[in-house]
Amino acid sequence: PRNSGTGPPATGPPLRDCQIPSPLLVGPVSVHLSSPLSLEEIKQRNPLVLPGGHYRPPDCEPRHHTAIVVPYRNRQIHLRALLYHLHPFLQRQQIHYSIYIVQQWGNSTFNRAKLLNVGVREALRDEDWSCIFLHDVDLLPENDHNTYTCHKQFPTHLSVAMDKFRYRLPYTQYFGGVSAVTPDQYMKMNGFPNQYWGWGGEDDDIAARVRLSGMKIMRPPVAIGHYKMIKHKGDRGNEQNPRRFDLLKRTRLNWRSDGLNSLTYELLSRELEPLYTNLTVDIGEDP
Ligand code: UDH
Ligand code: NGS
Repeated sequence: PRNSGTGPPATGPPLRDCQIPSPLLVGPVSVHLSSPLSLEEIKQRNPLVLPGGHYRPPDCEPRHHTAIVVPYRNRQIHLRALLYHLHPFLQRQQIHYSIYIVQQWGNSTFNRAKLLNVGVREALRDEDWSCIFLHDVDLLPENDHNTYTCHKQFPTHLSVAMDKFRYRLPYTQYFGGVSAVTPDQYMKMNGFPNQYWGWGGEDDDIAARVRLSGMKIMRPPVAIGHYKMIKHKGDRGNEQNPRRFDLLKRTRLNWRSDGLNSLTYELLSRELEPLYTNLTVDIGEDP
């Protein structure tokens, strides 16, 4: 890795550790969705964000190093809303972070979990991230006490109270939306499944892997795990996966052989955009 992610930046005197909790937190924030700004305007508002969507607090040594991985295709408006909202949110938390947009190339059926696998692997080529966030593009956190950091032992599910589910979990095992793992936790569960093409079930498979690999799911309190979902219709190319129930019956048999250790893809480009790292990837198609 270019930079170990820990220790002070290469130049200048050592900085004092960032305070916990960050003195910049404001708690609940109201999220407005009317006409998101242009990428240029968002960039102007976040002058300390470096190319690739990279940020490090300027005046204290961060205790957390988090990669945000977003599975993506054809959601420009949502992406702008996310960047507009997430950059200031993460800066108030005083963490060292980068945002990775993992864009599925072509028109084959969408595969969220496989894109997440690609994002984790590519992010870890850059830095020794201590925490990796798996973040849908259409979810905006509404309280900055919901910190984008990892639990040492177990994976975390953050989006426990989404507006569309009337601010509570839709069901106990729900693991969709926004979640987080350390690289160790990710390896322990053999990453995520590669075989879920189309909508549904992949998040339930990931939750099952957590359990099958001997871990459990951590969650923030419902009062702070609030998210607003940008309303949208189902996407073309991400129709409901009719095989998802059969696949879920086999997670117990498949998780050790399908995942991080069977991941194949072709990285077509890696661009350092002003507000994010853009990974375009050919992940193949549903066989
Ligand atoms: N995503 C894209 N592009 C797509 C499909 C999905 O970027 O074409 C990403 C995006 O990050 C999104 C995530 O995958 O937030 C999850 O997909 P989703 O938003 O379709 O899933 P969700 O369950 O919404 O949040 C479902 C709304 C309509 C589904 C109808 C089926 N019952
Ligand atoms: C479950 C899906 C999950 C999905 C959740 C919420 O039924 O993938 O609903 O969906 N599991 C299966 O289909 C097996 S939502 O209300 O957001 O459309 O995340």
